[in-house]
Amino acid sequence: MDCVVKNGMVVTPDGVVDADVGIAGEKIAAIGMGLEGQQVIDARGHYVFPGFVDAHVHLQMDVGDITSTDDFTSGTIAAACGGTTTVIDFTCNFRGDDLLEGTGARRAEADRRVAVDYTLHLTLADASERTLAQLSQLAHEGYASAKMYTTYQGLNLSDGEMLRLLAGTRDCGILPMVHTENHDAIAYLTAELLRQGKTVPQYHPLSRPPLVEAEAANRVAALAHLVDAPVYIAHLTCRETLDAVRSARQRGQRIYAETCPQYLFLSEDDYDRPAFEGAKYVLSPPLRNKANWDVLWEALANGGLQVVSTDHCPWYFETHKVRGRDSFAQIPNGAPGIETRVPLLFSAGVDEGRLSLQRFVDVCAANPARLFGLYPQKGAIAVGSDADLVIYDPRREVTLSVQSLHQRVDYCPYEGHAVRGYPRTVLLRGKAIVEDGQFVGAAGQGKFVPGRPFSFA
Ligand code: DUC
Ligand code: ZN
Ligand code: ZN
Repeated sequence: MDCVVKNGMVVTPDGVVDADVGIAGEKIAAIGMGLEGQQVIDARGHYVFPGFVDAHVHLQMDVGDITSTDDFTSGTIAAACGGTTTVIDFTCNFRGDDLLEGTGARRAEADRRVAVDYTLHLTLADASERTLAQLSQLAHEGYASAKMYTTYQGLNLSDGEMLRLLAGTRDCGILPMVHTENHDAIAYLTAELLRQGKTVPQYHPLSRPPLVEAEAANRVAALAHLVDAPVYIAHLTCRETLDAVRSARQRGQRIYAETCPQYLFLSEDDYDRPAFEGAKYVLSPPLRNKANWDVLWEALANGGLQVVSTDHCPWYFETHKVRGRDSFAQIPNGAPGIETRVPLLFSAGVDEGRLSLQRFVDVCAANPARLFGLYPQKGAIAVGSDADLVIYDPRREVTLSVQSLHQRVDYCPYEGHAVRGYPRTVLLRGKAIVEDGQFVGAAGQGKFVPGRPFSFA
């Protein structure tokens, strides 16, 4: 073996075993006792997890004349420090753009800059003959999923377009991931609020209440059913949308959904923070009331939800968020989270008993890898898998703070939140990229990982 991770509590797909993990080159070569290698990493008293997979991030994403503040290097360094070794970002084409060109352009931005492995969800912003015709080529090149939107100018699709794209992706084994919020309802409610002079961040959630999300999710699920397509609901926030997903599942649909830490730890009360600080929490769909926290945790534990990703999309409070001082509708949407997802989920999930170890690994690593065609190369500790490993100290106590995190942004939405358990050492394809919580890797060491077509198994 080139390297052996010794004496850890190894979380494999078959259960937790006290074992060594042997690495040859970039792959896991053995799991067992008494392995020997040229390099030894002591993991006694630590969990050994597969590298975590964040299926939803927006690095250096242009919105109007500004760009989300973490670029492919800074964002993936932050990901690594938080235990994430694979991220899935998005192509950034809009309606009318050439999807192949848009995909190539996004690859050129990420390749040689990423510090962890990555892939991209295709963005399907129209249902033109050209877009539909390009899908099978892109599927063969390893694009296993596509994002579609029911809102946002330049991205939102009509129901007819959605149907054509759901059928087109179905035929290529591409899993559609849908941002579900009713565009016209948001436009109407926002205009009404602003007309009444209701401009402060507290009104953001009122412009996009739970039914705005649940109606679109219900509609998208119905459209997917009509063409027998699988579908993945992005950033599910509330009971109403979970009900729509459950109904679809009850009629036999292959429907999957993710939530994000912000919907498990933050709430609409955060919009009440003084001095315009509520703007830090303006993201879409918005934060909900706290009654949804238990609903979402329960669904994560019992399989109603499959994935926790971040929707990491940071903006500077001091220069970007303040653009919405006169209108909540002008606040750039999004918040940072790429570095804090795993510690938050381990601490409140595993340490506090809401999730089993296996379920934690499922929602943070194995399931996103499975759904987006990366499993078992990613998301599993198994012989033949990439040697992406997180040696995790379950007792380390950390108070989350902008001071100590690596995300390139001037605030942490979880400032002061104490977690128990933190990544100590992170390996990417057999190489240590984080040691004692410090990044020791290099920008550019991450690779594009082609995904296999979505299988209905
Ligand atoms: N909402 C999105 O839909 N995308 C990026 C960030 C956000 O808050
Ligand atoms: Zn979205
Ligand atoms: Zn997003």
